[in-house]
Amino acid sequence: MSRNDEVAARLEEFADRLEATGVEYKPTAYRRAAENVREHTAPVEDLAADGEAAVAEIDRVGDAIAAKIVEYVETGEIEELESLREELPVDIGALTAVEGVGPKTVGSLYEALEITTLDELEAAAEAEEIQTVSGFGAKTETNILENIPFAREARKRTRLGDARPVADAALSHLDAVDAVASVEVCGSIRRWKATIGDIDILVASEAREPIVEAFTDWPEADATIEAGTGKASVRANGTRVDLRIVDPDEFGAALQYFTGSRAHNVAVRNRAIDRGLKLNEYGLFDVSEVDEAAAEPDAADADSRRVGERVAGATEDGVYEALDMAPVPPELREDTGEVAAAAAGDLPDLVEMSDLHGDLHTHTDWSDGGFSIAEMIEAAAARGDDLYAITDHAAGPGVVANTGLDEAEIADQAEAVAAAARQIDGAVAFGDVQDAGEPADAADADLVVCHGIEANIDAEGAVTTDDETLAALDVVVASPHSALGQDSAAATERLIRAVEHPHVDVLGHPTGRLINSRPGLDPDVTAVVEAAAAAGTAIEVNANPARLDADGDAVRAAVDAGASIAINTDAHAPRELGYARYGVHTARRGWAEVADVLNARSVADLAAFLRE
Ligand code: DGT
Ligand code: CA
Ligand code: CA
Ligand code: ZN
Repeated sequence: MSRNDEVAARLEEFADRLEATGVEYKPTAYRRAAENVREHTAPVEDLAADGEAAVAEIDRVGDAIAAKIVEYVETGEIEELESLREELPVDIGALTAVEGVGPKTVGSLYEALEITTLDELEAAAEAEEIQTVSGFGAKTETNILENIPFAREARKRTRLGDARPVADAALSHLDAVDAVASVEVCGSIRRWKATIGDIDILVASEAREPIVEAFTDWPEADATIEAGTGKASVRANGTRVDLRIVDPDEFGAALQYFTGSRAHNVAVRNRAIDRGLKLNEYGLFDVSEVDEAAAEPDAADADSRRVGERVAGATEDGVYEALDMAPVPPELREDTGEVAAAAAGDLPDLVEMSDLHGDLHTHTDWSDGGFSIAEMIEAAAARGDDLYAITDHAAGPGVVANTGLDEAEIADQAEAVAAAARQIDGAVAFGDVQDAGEPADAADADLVVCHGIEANIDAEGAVTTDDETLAALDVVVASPHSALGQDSAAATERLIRAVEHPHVDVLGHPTGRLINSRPGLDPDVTAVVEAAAAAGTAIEVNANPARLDADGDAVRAAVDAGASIAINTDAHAPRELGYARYGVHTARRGWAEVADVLNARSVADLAAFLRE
């Protein structure tokens, strides 16, 4: 969160609390100020350093609010907000998240029933106490009760793997609507963030009503949250889906704006300003001929924001090109150097789904998978994989008793995998072509089947399967499954020791995190990836959407260190081979190119890596 966002959130809370205590007009002023602080291109802490007058230069920020902003930047608090919090000690963010509950309602319910939290609100509604408060009826009470579970849910972020299929379904539903000229996802889902606040969809069309109607009639929509002229929101599978409709000639500018991130947009807008241009969701405008007063934006009035001569906006690429930049892939739009890289023509040539040759980490019913060796290999062949590894769990710390393989079972499985590969048309066992010598022999087959193991890294970093057994395998993935709460220093040492193990090819799901439920290890990522680069061990991007581990930031560190990335599904069923796309987009968030990704290089290269 930028400092501007932080300050804006405080001002919004200020507005809500004023409104809750019955103050009029002032809340609106605070909300307007908040909006402009959020939009402002200069960091608010820089302005604050120059004093209140500099802060008051922000649109709609008067002297009184400017003083509070400076106070916040300097002390981390706003005294008046603290006393409002004491006066009304309620969790206003949680309560107003309930549809139909605004700040005024929060104020009334506190005064009458001392409700301060979502749980208390729920208990009071269940006890039918709310309908006894003046101004509230039984119907309001029922509505509140019904909306609480969603408010609770919505305060959590949805995992990418849960949201993306919903977004895809919405896209294809809208794509089939006659009046729709183009439709795209935007927001965090287009950037393939690991978690999603809400799903944003943008439609280009001359029409409005038929599209809103088609959207609210979408069979997967469980409820309509709101439906206006140019926009609508529904709830689907527990996630909010926001639709915006714009004219086709403004689609590119809107797509750029609503894809975000906010930080990226600020950086791009600053570049526009440097060139005497103005960028907003309606287009890129040359304002050099427009006088200052007329150019003053009013956030609420779209026409006043279409000012000057429009130089781009129909296509997103056109917007970037008019700013002398290469179009920036959505995954990179986090203001982490992509704007400078795009301006210098230095953007990475990101790895794509079609570059992937196959998977180095999958499971069968020999451990905790649900399908046989043959079924998994056939599924890989059907997907068009060139190389596929079966790596069931070895017995060890953190692996459910009786699901992991001991050394004898691993040797048996090697035979079983080779036998299954020989049975499948176009497939060969890696061991069968390896003895023939040249990596090219492996490249000639349709599908090369490898046999490996997912070994366990114990708390100290030892790999808990015999060296002799590991040495005989085609591929060794080693992963942490136990002691995931250990401190950062211990985790760093542990993972470095594991990547330096001579038989380990891939460090599997390096942190062991489970998104929204388990934070996992917190190692010094740079130290681990540097050790991996030196040892020639690849860092896995585990594509299971509950994991996405390594994450984009760790991939970026690995790429910078010169370590290889392996994008693996960790599939326990054929269907889960489809997780690969989440891994590819996560690797893209880490700026990974084909050369960085072990299983995107040629099959001959991959075979050579495994032989070493
Ligand atoms: P999320 O939904 O929390 O995962 O994150 P986003 O990035 O999808 O954010 P969201 O849904 O609030 O808005 C979608 C995009 O629209 C956001 O990435 C940038 C743009 N946007 C929305 N509101 C504002 C705003 O007030 N200022 C700026 N600069 N951009 C905004
Ligand atoms: Ca969003
Ligand atoms: Ca949104
Ligand atoms: Zn694992």
